[in-house]
Amino acid sequence: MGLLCKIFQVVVVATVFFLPSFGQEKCAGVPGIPGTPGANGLPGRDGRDGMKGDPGSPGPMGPPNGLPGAPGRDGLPGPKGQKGEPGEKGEVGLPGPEGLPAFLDPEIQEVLRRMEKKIMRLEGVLALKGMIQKVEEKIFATNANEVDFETTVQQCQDFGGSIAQPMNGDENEAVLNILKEKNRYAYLGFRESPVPGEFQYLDGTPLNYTNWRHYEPNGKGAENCVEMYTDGGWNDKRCNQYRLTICEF
Ligand code: MAN
Ligand code: CA
Repeated sequence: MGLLCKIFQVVVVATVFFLPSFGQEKCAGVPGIPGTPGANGLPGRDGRDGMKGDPGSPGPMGPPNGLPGAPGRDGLPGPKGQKGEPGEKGEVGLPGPEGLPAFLDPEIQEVLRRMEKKIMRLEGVLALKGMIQKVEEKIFATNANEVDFETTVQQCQDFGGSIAQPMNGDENEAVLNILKEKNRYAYLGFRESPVPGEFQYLDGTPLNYTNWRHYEPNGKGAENCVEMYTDGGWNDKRCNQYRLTICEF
């Protein structure tokens, strides 16, 4: 039995015997003295990593005598420059492989045959519609314009042909067909030569076919151009009249 408890017994006995008036009361007991605090426990485990902090403020500028930094990266490409001067002409290349002459080459011959057929069909359509007059290898046509002689010559040239110049009866009739259809006169591709009353082709060669009307040419140097009437006959005429443009191709 502990000392404290013995003291407690003595106190209880004395109270029962010497304080009988208090003998009937209960003993509440004296509160115990708190024990000494236990020893500290072991340190806890490390916690998890915290969130990444904000970037710190830039550090102070280095001393002025610091080394220069590495060169920066190349910039974006600049705008396109102007076209340079053309270079010198290169040397002539080597000749290509030897081919057949065109007239022996079956492929070329086939292409030519097809082209010829196509052109013939087109000519047929144009003739059928009365748009051209074809005589052998010559085609006569009009754009229905009525202009003076020099303009007729120029217009026909501009279209890749020349002013109508009938060289024989068939060609004269072909030109006549156009005149009759339009009911107009037309200049022909002739000019008076330096000899009045003598006419020639535009290249200066003398006419080898003519179809003058009776009493024509009668201008004697005053009528330097030639027109065709709607009967196919020719008349020498001044060059400034408005006549139907007829070209040959
Ligand atoms: C006009 C002109 C002449 C032409 C005669 C024919 O005078 O057209 O060129 O010879 O008519 O009568
Ligand atoms: Ca005349």
